Amino acid sequence: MVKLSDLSSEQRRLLSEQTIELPSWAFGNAGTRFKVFTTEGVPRDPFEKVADAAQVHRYTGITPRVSLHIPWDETPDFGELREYAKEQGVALGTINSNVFQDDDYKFGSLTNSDPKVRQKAIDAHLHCIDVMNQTGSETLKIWLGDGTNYPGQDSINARQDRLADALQTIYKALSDEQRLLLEYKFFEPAFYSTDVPDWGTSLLHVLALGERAVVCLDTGHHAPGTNIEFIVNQLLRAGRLGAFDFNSRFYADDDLMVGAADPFQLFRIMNEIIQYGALDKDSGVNFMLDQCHQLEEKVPAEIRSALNVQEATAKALIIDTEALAAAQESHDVLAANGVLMDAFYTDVRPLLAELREEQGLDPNPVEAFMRSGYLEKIREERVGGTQASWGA
Ligand code: PSV
Ligand code: MN
Repeated sequence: MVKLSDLSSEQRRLLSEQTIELPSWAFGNAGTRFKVFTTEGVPRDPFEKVADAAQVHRYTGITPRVSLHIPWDETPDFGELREYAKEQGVALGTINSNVFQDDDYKFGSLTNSDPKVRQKAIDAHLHCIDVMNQTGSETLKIWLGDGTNYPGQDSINARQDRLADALQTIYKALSDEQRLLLEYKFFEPAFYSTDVPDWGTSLLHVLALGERAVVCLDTGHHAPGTNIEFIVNQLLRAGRLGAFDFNSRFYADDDLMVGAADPFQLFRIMNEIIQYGALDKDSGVNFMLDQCHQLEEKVPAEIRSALNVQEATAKALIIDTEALAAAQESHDVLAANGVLMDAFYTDVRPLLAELREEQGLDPNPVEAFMRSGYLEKIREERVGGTQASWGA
């Protein structure tokens, strides 16, 4: 068993300074195209989402920011929301643009052949930048549902040209302190070609934009079997890994709790991050969750997810790097792999419980939250109105 006192001061610092950003939409109802089940007490507006996110931070101590999705989190006065978040002990983080739900975007948004629709999608991003100026957010995250369903439906090349032009316009509207994060996804909603399907396409676009443009890696956005930690390394080497959207998947973009489907993959990703020195809070890599909770209670599910990332981080931090280097040097394949597996199989939960107690937190955040009465309170208070939902 590893104890807190076994960690070096550097390992301890990295662990205590780690933060994870929460998605506002994780607190709303979610489902599939078959059915969205409702849950009692679900937030009806961005203020209630922020209140729920603040609960996650209260019990984990590692989730101090909430990411907003526009227009899902549209509100008349973002200054007021910013103040409210501060009172709740959290800050507003990344602003996500949404140009995938209006009827106008049926044939694409930034890549649409109709200049009026393209302009509408650009304006939606300019509005997001305006929101960022009010919320104090530093990052604009763009994910596009753009693509085609049938070969010949549109010119792949023309769509790339339109995309590059539109991204330039958006990038230029950002201030020197703000950055653009371009997310990729291999398919869905488009089935034949997607305009930003992979890290290569995203990287080429951000390289063309400039230094403040970076790539967002959503762990659910790759074909099964993809070696995601290899991509992590490539993006780090290029200096363009801007953020993660963490979640886990069994099939496609399942958006399940990170670390639930494949904790070993999460450990391998965190290992690449740590080996590269990118866990440091100044590394420019933002660790975010992008999840939807269909069946499970949302606040404790976000707590569990944050803890899963923290556990994978702690396991990766305790890898015996000297033994690993020696085994690698001598081409001892079994020993090298053994060093990694030893760390992966180590139970770091007692160590993290110790860390929490030292920070004045309950050692078991999920249980402490469930005991707090918060769920009962919101179920009683949040009656009437329209519950927030993915797609609302
Ligand atoms: C798209 O599937 C995505 O991963 C993007 O990050 C969106 O903003 C988010 O999901 C919406 O749930
Ligand atoms: Mn995502």
